[in-house]
Amino acid sequence: MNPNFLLPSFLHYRNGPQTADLIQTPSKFGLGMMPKGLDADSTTTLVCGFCSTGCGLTAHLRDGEAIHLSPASEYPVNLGMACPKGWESLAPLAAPDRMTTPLMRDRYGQLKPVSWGDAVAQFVHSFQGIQARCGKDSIACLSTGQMATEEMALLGSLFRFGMQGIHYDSNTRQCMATSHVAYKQSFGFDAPPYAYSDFEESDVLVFVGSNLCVAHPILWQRVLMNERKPQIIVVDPRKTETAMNATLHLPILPKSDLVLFYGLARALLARDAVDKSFVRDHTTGFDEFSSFVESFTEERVLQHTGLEKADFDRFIHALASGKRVSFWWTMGVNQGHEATRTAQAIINLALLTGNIGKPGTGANSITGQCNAMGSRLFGNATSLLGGRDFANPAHRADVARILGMQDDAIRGEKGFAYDQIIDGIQDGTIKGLWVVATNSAHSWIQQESAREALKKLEFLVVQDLYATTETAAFAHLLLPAAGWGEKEGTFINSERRLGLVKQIRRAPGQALSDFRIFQVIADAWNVGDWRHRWSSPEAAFDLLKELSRDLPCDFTGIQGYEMLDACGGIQWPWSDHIASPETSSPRPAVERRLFEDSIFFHEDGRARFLFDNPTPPPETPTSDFPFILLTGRGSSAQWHTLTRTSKSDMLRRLSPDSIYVEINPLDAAARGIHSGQKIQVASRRATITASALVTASVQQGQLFIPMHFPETNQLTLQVVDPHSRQPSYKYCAVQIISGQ
Ligand SMILES: Nc1nc2c(c(=O)[nH]1)N[C@H]1C(S)=C(S)[C@@H](COP(=O)(O)OP(=O)(O)OC[C@H]3O[C@@H](n4cnc5c(=O)[nH]c(N)nc54)[C@H](O)[C@@H]3O)O[C@H]1N2
Ligand SMILES: Nc1nc2c(c(=O)[nH]1)N[C@H]1C(S)=C(S)[C@@H](COP(=O)(O)OP(=O)(O)OC[C@H]3O[C@@H](n4cnc5c(=O)[nH]c(N)nc54)[C@H](O)[C@@H]3O)O[C@H]1N2
Ligand code: SF4
Ligand SMILES: [Mo]
Repeated sequence: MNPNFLLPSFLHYRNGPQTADLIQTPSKFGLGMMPKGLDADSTTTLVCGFCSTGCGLTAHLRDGEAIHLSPASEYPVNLGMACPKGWESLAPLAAPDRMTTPLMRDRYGQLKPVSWGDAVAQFVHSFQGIQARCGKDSIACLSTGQMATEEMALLGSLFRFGMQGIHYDSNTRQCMATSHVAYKQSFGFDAPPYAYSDFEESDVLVFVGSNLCVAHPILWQRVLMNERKPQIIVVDPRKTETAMNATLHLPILPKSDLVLFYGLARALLARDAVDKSFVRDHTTGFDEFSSFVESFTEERVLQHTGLEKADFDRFIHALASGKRVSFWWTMGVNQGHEATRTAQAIINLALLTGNIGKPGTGANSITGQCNAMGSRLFGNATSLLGGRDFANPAHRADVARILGMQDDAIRGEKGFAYDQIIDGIQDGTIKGLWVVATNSAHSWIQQESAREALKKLEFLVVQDLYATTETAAFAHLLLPAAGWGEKEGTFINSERRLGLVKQIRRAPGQALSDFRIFQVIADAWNVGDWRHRWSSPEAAFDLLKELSRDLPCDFTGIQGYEMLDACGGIQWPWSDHIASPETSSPRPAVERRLFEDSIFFHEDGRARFLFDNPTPPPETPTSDFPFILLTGRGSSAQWHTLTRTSKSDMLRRLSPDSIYVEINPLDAAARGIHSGQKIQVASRRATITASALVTASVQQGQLFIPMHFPETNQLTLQVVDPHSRQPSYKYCAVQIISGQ
């Protein structure tokens, strides 16, 4: 650790509110207030803060604070249902290890409480010092898909326009970058086209690399509400809970999806199962695509994917004969070395068969975190606010005008993606890092190099609810954040629905909402007058509306938070043209899908067929490392790095106690391994110990370890998709060293 970061105690920042203001009159800063317009003993509805399903939860208040949650029966997403995480959302807020003051590491490596004034002064002093010595681009920021959109947009604006950094990425890189790029290239905008009602209105549902039963249980409930007796086809190397409930499970070899989908396209062409007029009128690249897929013969598909011919035939038949076919994908697609083209291979199938823009159809990416969709649109990381391009001077001018900044405040260069930030720290280009609402020292791929990088930093700031996360252990400065339910703002769910999050609890101690922390830092940094337009989350929402104007995501018709509350959330687009009182529908229909007019967002209005030759993963099994390691979600009660879900007794009881590795019975028998036995699993990076779970849900030659334990990413290898730079978490070569 660099002792120079310690702040001379006389240094205080100039323009921000003084510490005393922040602490003694907390209501001025958004804390300690009663939820707006609510009685002390009443109920109110807000959107859940875990997954992207975006369920409505009813908070039951006593003396102005929530004491209990239940699923909101009127909310159009979940219709009165919630998974265990939703029910238990208050527990993480009440955890004993909540951070209640800023903490600074002293010269002996101990974290010591400091005032907000000192913390913010330290923040400014250290980052500005690094920039003065090493250049503007020697600092970086990693953020999240788990804050309100208003907060993300303010952070992105503060870091990129105020602090003048360009190396800013969000943890949606780990999760949704592939879908973002795939849609942008194929449709002209990052536009998941569906509404959840499509689960209910489909005849054939195809799930690719998605374990909906575990990761999105309430969406699975929506599938169960389908009364059309649908075929449910699951493409997943594992026989997951979702695959067990499917009418057809295709246990493909990991990362053979691209060959499978090109082979399917070829087979559909051969059967003339193509929607010719749709393809002719609304797409480009079809002829090239048709010739490209010629070489993906049935023989090649079966050999490459390991599928049975009968299963492949059933799949072809289902797609060729299905009237309403919908395709759904999640991390089994997004996290791969050729992920973007795989997502686009799915999109191509929907285009080819005309399964888009109609009930029960679509090429549909299911999102992960509660506000990954907000981050994709307004994170200001890869895309400029609203899904614009940083490189486009007209786009920059637009944003500068709306935000009241000088044109040149927005730099056009592309910054580093997450993996490049880690590499940049390793090679000394980046010396200061601000981590907001993500736990890099656990969730980032190939942990050893991520942790080495964190250790090398001159100055690491971590802004979180807890000082006990794996990443906090490396921090020089920790900023205590209010969590979901302790602040207000909006999230955007998987079906593009903006939903409201409300303050139903007081944050503990001196914890401040992320929005407030960014405001205070913006003042201390002296970013300029534009900051005053971000005076509250609702004022920020008005800016977001303006930023969305005339874009595909236009939601200028949403008057404000009250309207969102009254409507049970509103999907974008909802522009003030459609919503004007003169039209017959001033309030939006509850569920809407995109592309009903078959017009896409490219300038020519057409969707693109995009494709590439498949390539092998960089690290394939060898005789030394004969197994493929798959990773992913383990149970509905566990959330990511467990910082939140491990705080609930109930969720802990529903979760496995410690790390386990799923192994096929034949592989286990060959090594004399039985369930419960501790075994060592090694990759070329590390060796870990886990309990064996012998189960036929994994194929021979494959192992599965859930992502929720810090050991898992010690094994993985940092490989990224070239288009999206999303890491390939679900493939590396490992061996079993010994049974104990
Ligand atoms: N309980 C719970 N729910 C969650 C989360 C959580 O942590 N806990 N996280 C949320 C987030 S952020 C996300 S992104 C989503 C993730 O939701 P999902 O993507 O559904 O979950 P995963 O388990 O990561 O991966 C899905 C499946 O991909 C399969 N897979 C692996 N490799 C391949 C392959 O090469 N091809 C194919 N076709 N499939 C493959 C895996 O076997 C796995 O079953 O879940 C969200 N919901
Ligand atoms: N091996 C493997 N690794 C994976 C994956 C996988 O499938 N396999 N999946 C990847 C995916 S899809 C994802 S999304 C990532 C998730 O990775 P992370 O984002 O690192 O996981 P979380 O545990 O959700 O971390 C969020 C952190 O933010 C804090 N936090 C929560 N709410 C707030 C808030 O309002 N404000 C602030 N300031 N802090 C807050 C939490 O306490 C927690 O420390 O993991 C990725 N890693
Ligand atoms: S399904 Fe997702 S949004 Fe719904 S209650 Fe569970 S975690 Fe919350
Ligand atoms: Mo995710």
